[in-house]
Amino acid sequence: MVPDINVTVREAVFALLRDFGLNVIFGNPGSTELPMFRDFPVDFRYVLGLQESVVVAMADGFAQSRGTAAVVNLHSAIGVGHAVGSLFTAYRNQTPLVVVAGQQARSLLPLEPFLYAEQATTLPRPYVKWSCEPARAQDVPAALARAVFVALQPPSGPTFVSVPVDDWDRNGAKLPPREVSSTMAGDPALLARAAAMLSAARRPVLVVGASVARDGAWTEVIELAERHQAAVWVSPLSSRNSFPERHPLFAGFLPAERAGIVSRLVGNDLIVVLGAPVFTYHVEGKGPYIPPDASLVQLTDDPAAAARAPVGLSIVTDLKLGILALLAAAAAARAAPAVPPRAPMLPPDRLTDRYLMQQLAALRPADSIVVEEAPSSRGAMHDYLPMLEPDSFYTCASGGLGYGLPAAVGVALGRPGRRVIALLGDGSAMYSIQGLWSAAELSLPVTFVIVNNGGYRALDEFAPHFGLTTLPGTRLGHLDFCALARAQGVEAARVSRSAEIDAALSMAFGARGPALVEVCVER
Ligand SMILES: Cc1ncc(C[n+]2csc(CCOP(=O)(O)OP(=O)(O)O)c2C)c(N)n1
Repeated sequence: MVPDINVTVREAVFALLRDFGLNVIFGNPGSTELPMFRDFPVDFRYVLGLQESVVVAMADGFAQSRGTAAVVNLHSAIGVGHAVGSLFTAYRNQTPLVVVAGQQARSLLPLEPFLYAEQATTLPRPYVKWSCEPARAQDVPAALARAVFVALQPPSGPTFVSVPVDDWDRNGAKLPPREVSSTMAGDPALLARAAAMLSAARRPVLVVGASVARDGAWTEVIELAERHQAAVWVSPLSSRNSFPERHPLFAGFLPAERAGIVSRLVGNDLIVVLGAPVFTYHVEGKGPYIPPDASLVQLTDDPAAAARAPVGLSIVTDLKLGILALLAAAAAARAAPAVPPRAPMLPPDRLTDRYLMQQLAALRPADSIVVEEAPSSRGAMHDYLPMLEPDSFYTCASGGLGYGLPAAVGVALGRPGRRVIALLGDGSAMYSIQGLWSAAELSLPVTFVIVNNGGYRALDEFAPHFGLTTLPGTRLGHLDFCALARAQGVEAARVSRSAEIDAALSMAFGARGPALVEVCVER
């Protein structure tokens, strides 16, 4: 094919993004990016975020909810700097993001001009999988195509291309559309060995992680669990939901701590970890990694997670293909006894996060999606707000706060017609509060629920682990979330009594656009 050289770099880039189906650009622009927007194509959409950590987290939620990559546009140096926290989260979430950052004009670079990004390609590392500032303007389209393919390759994650401002109007060449498949099928012999171990196990157990959701293996995991009558645990701090949380075989959520994991898995002779690290820890631990009499098999799409696992047989594979291989060798499924419904909690005198979660479970639209960042309320959520449908739960895999609020906006944009519930701590919400503006601007059906406990309660609860009885700087007084919401165009209500919750949630769920409910819970 003869390359079409009568196009600019900009035209070639938009043509290839169009070929990839990537016509939504999340960004916050500056002077070093402006020529990218000359004759901005009518079939493209620019989604503005009012700070770069918001921009990247919105793109992350959008990409994850659609199961595709997303494009991000950042201002040179400072914009990238603001974005690095969210890039860290996208990297840990394994979200394919293609970041296009501005750079000063090539002729100015030796003079270190205003806004110049020194060592532009190392600034976002190590939280991008690949970064590049092409040597010539005409290499920009090919660099972007490579950035898309690398971002999508498992383990997927962010990539980065720095583009000097004068490149956009230079001659480029349209690239021919290409397809690259990077799906990894595990070694058939090893998968057959794993399947034989499962069939021979007396009491196998499954531990499911985010890659099960990412690879779309929800029904296959249910089938595998039922065929082996295996209990199913969620891997520590999993960022996605991978198994129905009221299924008779659902066992619960593993803690991010060694002895706690072992105590929950004791009595099982085979542990099959699906799409998760072995394991994600938050605190130091001692003793064995798994119960002494147990064996472990891990299926993962992340070669690094396979290499660093301290025990067991690790097989690198796409999760759906790997689980299908395990299923091929398994006996027919048996029905498991139904779980009796939990007795409802009566409204407490002083409003608790547990009661809030129960009422959310009762009142939420059945197909709504939860994005959670409410650290000390996560246990209450696990107990009272079960995720029952695939792809209905997102949180950050990194532990970095500021993700949940803008990610919920991105999820709502990625899944039109679905109600999104952003379940946020008061502290967490403040890292990226200006994401509310984007929700209002885009009229998205997001219900922001702020669990206002007046402080950083998770840190207060964590303090005794290090022998601390008091902590400075964990109280958050005088925050008015309703005022913060209204100032950005989001309607809002505050509740502080159990009797008020249902009406406030119903108002928010019924709103056409975004609404915020500030729930003042006992401190
Ligand atoms: C960016 C970032 N800064 C600091 C922390 C440490 N941190 C972990 S939990 C927490 C408190 C969060 O407060 P809030 O959202 O109100 O939830 P709560 O703990 O009260 O449930 C903090 C500050 C973090 N995880 N990420």
